[in-house]
Amino acid sequence: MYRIYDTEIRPLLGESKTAFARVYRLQSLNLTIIQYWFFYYDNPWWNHHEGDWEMVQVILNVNGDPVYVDYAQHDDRLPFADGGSKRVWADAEKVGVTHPVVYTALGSHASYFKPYIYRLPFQNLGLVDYTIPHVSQPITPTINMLPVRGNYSTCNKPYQWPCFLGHWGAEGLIPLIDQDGGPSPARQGQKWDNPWEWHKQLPFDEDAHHNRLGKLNLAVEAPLDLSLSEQPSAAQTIGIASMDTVEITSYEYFDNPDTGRRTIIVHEVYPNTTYEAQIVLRPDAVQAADEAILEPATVRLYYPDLQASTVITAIYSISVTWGISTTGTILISHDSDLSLMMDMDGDGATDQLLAPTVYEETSIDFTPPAAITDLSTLPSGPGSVTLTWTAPGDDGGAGTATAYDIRYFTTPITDSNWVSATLTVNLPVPSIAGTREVSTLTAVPPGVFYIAIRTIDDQWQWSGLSNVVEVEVPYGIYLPVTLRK
Ligand SMILES: [Ca+2]
Ligand SMILES: [Ca+2]
Ligand SMILES: [Ca+2]
Ligand SMILES: [Ca+2]
Repeated sequence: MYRIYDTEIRPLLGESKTAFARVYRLQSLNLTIIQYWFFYYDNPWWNHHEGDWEMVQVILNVNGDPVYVDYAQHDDRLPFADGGSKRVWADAEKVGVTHPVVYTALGSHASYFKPYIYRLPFQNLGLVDYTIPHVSQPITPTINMLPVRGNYSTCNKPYQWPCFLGHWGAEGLIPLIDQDGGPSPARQGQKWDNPWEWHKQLPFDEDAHHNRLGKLNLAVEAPLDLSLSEQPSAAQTIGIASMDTVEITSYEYFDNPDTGRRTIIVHEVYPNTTYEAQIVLRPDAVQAADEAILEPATVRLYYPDLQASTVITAIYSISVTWGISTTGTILISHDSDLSLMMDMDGDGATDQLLAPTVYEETSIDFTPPAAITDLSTLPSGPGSVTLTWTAPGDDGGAGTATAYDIRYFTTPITDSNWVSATLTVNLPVPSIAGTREVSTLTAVPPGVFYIAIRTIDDQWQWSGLSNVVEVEVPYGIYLPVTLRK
């Protein structure tokens, strides 16, 4: 019923999406925490259940300025429900200056800071969350403030619905697959009872999610600063230098005041690219450190070597006296040995070569399945469409892929409208590459549709879009369509 209300009736009434805001004051630290609770009528993830409450919170300091933003997620630690990640406010993507952007995972509705495929514990069961780049206007929900009456931790009258003891949806029917409708906001433990403690135990987002798969992650914990440029042009620099001419796409630079760590993340690494990392004494540390660092400094690098299908973890422990003109340089590429070239006196000539103290290579499959090029239809009856195509593989046209994603839409499907197309269910399991696949979509409403497929491998990499076929589904027996979003 809620789905009908949300998708059909609410727009007729001119109502927008609503989030419920709860203000929690932590008098002892002069902090104000604003929680935004989002209700989704369905959670069609591996733990399918109705009634899904999700949350993000913003933490304001004594002056009312936002300092942190925390997003609830599952994460690598148990229990799932208390997971999430946090960013300092400055590091969160925003619309304008006051609206942090939430990328909502398909199915689970976990909230993320970046569009990405997030692999979760027990990943061999296929547990991933994926969030997609903006393809349309983001939704800015209308805020419905919960009246401030204490902190609701005791669920006193008269405003009791956040404390409802029952489930926000039906009881699950299939053990382990279907679950009971989600619990009320005030029944979600620490998130509600002690938002500051929940915040404190969350990992920073740059550590939680961005040191694996195809991302380059370079971090330093010392009064040292980092920059990264694409070679051969040294003008393209992230970090301490001007960012005006950066050509490295999709990067972030974190200067975390809590941990004293600086991190550069390149979200999209391309093969055959050479990066040059430069490590220099942090300008504001020059006086504090008396122009020298005597303590060991740690530099950490995760580098996806796409040519070798490996991810390299390199950790450098540096014990040198670091003068104001000292630089350390790492050339990061498939051909590099990743040694740290120390120029102690700034004359441009390397004086010491430091090998990583920890060096590990892990094999990773970076090859997505090939795009299907021969999708076609076979004669179909009312309410159904029979499709046939040649199975691609896990790696291009070799091996066996993991899953198909078949969608239909009322206009020709393209890369940019793919996410808006209707997902289908009861998808066939891919056969070995080269096999003729035949699959019938049932419960397709009558009308003209465009259908396309993308194939997914065991690293949850998507193939390109298949060719797009047009079908006309005749009127006849009308079966209800199953939507999965
Ligand atoms: Ca959920
Ligand atoms: Ca030198
Ligand atoms: Ca693959
Ligand atoms: Ca594979």
